[in-house]
Amino acid sequence: MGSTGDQPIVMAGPVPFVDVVVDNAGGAAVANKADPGGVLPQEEEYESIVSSLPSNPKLQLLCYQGKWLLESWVPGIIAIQRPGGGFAPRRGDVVLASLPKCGTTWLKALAFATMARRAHPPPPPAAGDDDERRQRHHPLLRLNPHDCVPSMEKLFAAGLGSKIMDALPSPRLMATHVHHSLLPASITDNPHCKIIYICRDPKDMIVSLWHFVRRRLPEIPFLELFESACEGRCLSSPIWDHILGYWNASKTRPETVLFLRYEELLHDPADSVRKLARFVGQPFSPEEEEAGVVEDIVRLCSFERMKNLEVNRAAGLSPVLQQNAYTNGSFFRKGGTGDWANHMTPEMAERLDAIVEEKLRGSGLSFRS
Ligand code: PAP
Repeated sequence: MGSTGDQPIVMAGPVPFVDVVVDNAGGAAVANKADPGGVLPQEEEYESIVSSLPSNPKLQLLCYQGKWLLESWVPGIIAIQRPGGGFAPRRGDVVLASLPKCGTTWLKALAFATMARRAHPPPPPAAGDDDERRQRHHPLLRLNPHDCVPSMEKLFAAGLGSKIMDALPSPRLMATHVHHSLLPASITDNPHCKIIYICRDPKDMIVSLWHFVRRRLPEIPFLELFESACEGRCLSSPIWDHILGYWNASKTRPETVLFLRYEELLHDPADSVRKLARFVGQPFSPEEEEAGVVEDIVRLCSFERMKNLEVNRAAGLSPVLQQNAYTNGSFFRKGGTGDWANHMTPEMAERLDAIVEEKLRGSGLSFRS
């Protein structure tokens, strides 16, 4: 168990957070709303904060501090932002940050497998069914990656907040979809807290998001989501603000912010895993390289492997994801690049590219190939 501040900590994490959340008796999440273990805004206070905010009821979004966010996250974000209230940072914390649909699930799996590899060695290639059964002990073979690495705003909004975060052994691994400017300084200005950001071609992100949103809103036209993205008003928009916030932070504080791209991961996942391991201070040893541990991690977290696992094929929901309408399987669709061409005309693609290019001008970052 770790401790806060500069006191020494026993490095035993990360562990799947649902193993901490789920009680032994019935598998139910231990959320005590009366004592949430985080400072959630009181109902009246919350009402007064959100009642004046612009909203998009169809997409269930609120424009909080200039960013369009899922309304169900907002109480959690307010709790995390509270100085001394919501989130207590700890030396060694690693935060995975992303826009939705940019590789969060994959990054959660890769970071967890890499950082937990001593407690949970990634299984070598399966030799047969027996091996497959024996290998089930690895958390990523029995749990969806979202049940290994908590999404901070969801956890805090669910009232599980700091109670669960405090119970996790260090180094803790957590994730957020929140813009860099909305995170508390206790994370962004903390030399002991690292952030790993993943971005993706916004065109593919919008397509992926549309397929995801359609699970709840089957009738929503692609054009509607596309237009809201171009206007900077869809989920986690403006998306260029989101990307630029982390990009700029990675330039000014490269030792605490690592900037990755989904397309790079697809191109050379082993290289990205090595980069990630070095960044979190756990580089692969020559013995691990020799033993093929990097390749084992890449294989374990590959799209095909994850998508076809029983836990991700089942229609069921994890105890924590239950709050929303999505199943474990909804996080695995196609897993590639360029699907935008099946949904956008060349003119639409050029329009979005031009908007993003203009917003990123001068930053040194580009999505033009
Ligand atoms: P989230 O932000 O809601 O958690 P996120 O995981 O970022 O979602 O995005 C899902 C996308 O990542 C899907 O892309 P697609 O719709 O274009 O197919 C999903 O298929 C892809 N994805 C999930 N896991 C992997 C993986 N292991 N390798 C590659 N892509 C993946």
